[in-house]
Order: sequence, then C-alpha cells, then structure tokens
Amino acid sequence: MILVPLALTFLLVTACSSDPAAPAADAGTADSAPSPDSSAPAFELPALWGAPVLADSDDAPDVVSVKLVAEKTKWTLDGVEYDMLGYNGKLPGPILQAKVGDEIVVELTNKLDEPTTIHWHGLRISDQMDGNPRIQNPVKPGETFTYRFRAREAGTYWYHPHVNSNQQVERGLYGAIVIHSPDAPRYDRERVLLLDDVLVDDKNGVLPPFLGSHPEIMHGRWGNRLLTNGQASSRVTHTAKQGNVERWRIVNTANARTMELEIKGATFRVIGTDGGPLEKPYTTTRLLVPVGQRYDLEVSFEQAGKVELISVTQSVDANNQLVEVPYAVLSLDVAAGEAPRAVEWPAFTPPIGERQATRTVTVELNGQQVSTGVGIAWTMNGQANAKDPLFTFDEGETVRIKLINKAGPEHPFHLHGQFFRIVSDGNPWTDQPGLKDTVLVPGLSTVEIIAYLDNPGRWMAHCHILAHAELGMMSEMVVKPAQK
Ligand SMILES: [Cu+2]
Repeated sequence: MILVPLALTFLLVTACSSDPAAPAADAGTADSAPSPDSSAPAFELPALWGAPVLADSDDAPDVVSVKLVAEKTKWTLDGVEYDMLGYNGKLPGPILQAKVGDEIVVELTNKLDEPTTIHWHGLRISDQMDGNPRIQNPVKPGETFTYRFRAREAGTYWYHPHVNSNQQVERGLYGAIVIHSPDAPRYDRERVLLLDDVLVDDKNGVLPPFLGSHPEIMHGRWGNRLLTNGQASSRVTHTAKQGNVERWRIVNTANARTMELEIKGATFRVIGTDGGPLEKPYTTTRLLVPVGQRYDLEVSFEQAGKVELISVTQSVDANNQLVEVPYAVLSLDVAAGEAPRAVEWPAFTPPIGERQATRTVTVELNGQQVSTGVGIAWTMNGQANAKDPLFTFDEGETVRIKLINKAGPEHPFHLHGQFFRIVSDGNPWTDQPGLKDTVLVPGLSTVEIIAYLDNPGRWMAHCHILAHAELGMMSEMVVKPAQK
C-alpha cells in the first residue's frame, strides 16, 4: 500500500498558491493519476513524490499524451521574488511518466520571448525528436511543436531545452522523466529528487548576468543556493516511517556543480543509473553525481529519527584551505515503526550487454583564449562549435572513446541518443557501473568509455557544464544507419 505523503500535500499547496492559474492538466499527481479501467493493462503506475505528474489526456493504455508550455513565471526563494521560466508555470516542470514501450506525445507551446526546443535527456529516440536545434528548427515564440517518440527503456531521465540552455535551464526549464518497468518491485514510496543550484542576487531580486564572471566562464555557473525540486533544500523537513523502504530517483540538473551525496541516519544501495535498473545493485558511502547523470537509490529506514541526504561541496576556509562543507538537500523526520523489509531486486537484463570495442577514437577537451566574446572558447578536438561531425560511425559499432581533458576545469561529457559504459581505472569518477549517457572527466585527466552506437542519426556530443557548451564545447557524432 502506498501512503499518501503529507509532505507532497505541502509541496502542492506551495506550488498552487504561487500560481493559482496553473493549467488544470498539471493539478494531478500520481496519487490522483487515472486509475486503470477495464481496458487498461493491469500495471498501475506507482505514485511519485516530488512534483506534480503530467496528466495523460489519451485513453489508449500505451499512449501518453501531454502538454508542456514553456513560459515566464514568478518564483519565490527565501521571501524574494524572481523572474524565472517554467514548464506549465512550474519550476521544475511536471514529471513526465510512462511505462516501457509507451508512445509519448508531447505538445510543446513556446510562450517565451525566445526560441526553444526540448531534449529528452537519456532517451534513445529518433534524432528528429531529440531537440537538437541543428536538426529541428527551434520552436519560435507563439509556436507549437509536437514531439512523438517511444519509451524504449525503463529508467530515470530528464527534459530540458537545447537552445540558449545555460540560461533557459538555470532559469527553471527542466523536469524529470520516469519510465517505469513493470518488473520493478513496489516500494513504500518513490521520490523524485531534482538536485539543482541557482545563482541569485537576493538584494536586487535578480539573477546575475550570464557568463558575467571569470569563474563562471572557467568552471560554469555555480549557484549560491542549493535547490531540491525547486525549493531551498534545507528549509523543509519531510516525513518518512521506520521500516519503510523507498526508491529515490535522483537527477543532477545543476548547470555545473558536481554533487557528492551521502546519507545520514539511513542506508542506501544503488539500484539504477542513467541507463536504467542495474543488474547488480551495489552499496557505497559516497555517490558522485556529475550534472546530467541520474541515480536510483533504494533507501531503508532502519531507525526512527532524523535522516539527511547530504551534498558535500568544496569551500575555502578562513585559513585559505580547501574544506568540505555538508549541505542537507533532503531532510526527513522518520517516525517509529518496524524493522525494514528486505526488497528483492529482480534480475534485470540491461538493454545492451557488454561488447568489445572494435576501434578507438580520441576526443580532446580543451580551452583557448580568443579575441571575441568573453575571451575564452571551449573546444573538442580543437574546434569550438564544430560544424562537421567529429566522427561518423556505423550503426551497431562498439567504439572506445578516449576523453582527454587537457585543461584544469572538469567536463561532464554527454552523448545523445546512445548508452555507454565507463572503463574503470579505480578512480571514484570511473567506478560507476551500468549504462551511462554522461561521464565526468576531471581536470587534466583521461577517462575512457565503451560506446554502443546502436541508434542511427546525428547526435550531439557536448559538455554538460552549460556555460562550456555555450562557449563551444558542442559537437556532433553521426551514426550511419545499417543497410537493411
Ligand atoms: Cu565542460
């Protein structure tokens, strides 16, 4: 049985009170999602905690049809109001959920003052529907575009624009995608946690200018407030119950900040990653989550009391020493109950098994001084915003991609439309099992991945530090369709 979370009620009240004119389509949560009727399959989507779920307007059991409006919205943080952007007026946008195999139809209406697209981060779909502004004409203000694709793989994904993304994402255009597997065990609660940070000038109630500082140009835009599902992370305490076992779907939606997560007062194991459920869940004390990546955690509340999900971040102390500072990104009061049950995790077969690479290519990540713009360009194999594809592969090819970071700042490399595995070299940033679409390449280091190029098309390959992508660390790789 799924308990109706009080905390969710609180979130909804908060969200609704700030925007009484929110479209009715967003008013539902999974708790009030359509219950299966006689024509629907037996599989009922689990309730999701964290944000409202987009209401499916299509009666067909295997079609999810939703509407997203990108628009300006007012948003309040610590009593200060900011001009932000939201999908359906919300920051973050509502959760898009479906089950494996569903056809998803999203009608996007652009009510911004500038063009936009939506990228469905992690989903292996057609390149025509991927939000690549070089393929799809960006949706102009006042226009509507319908995205149509199939959810091939279970997992936790997210959506965001791919036009002027360092600004549009920072201002609030992002939301979670949850593709459910009918084979997954039922948990006492499924929480979606979109972890973010935002840079605010709270004295003036504005966001400081974009690319307006040397640190932002070098390291991307780091916020001065941490956000969980669009709220100041440490301000709210939610509730849970001893003995319960929950599934937490974590997405790092920040523009640049790598999160390092720990949990206090409970235990977790990693059950899923970018490419969906893991064959073999594993335990770890600290989880490194670069921007763009996702992790599914199974959290057991063994004792009553306070539980905190901590993001450890670096800071400089009074003696100019680098120190770690812990911030709570989720706080829970766990009420007394029973001993946790053991959840049996079924044997998931990954959508792509391990394969040997048949060739190796190299991508050099670097920066250079230029005489235009902000004075720095970020490059891939020496090119900023490369016009021609970096590589052309054949559909079905398995390629070892060597990512060589020649400069100091780190780069979370994201390849659209494909999955890969990270080759472990014993470092925490490569010891990340499972299928991935994003990998952290720390400064002055090399990371290797084995990419399974099974999805034909033109695919963006870029740094997910959005300031770096904006300043040139953006390219394409082509996967030629196999002759049939
Ligand atoms: Cu980068």
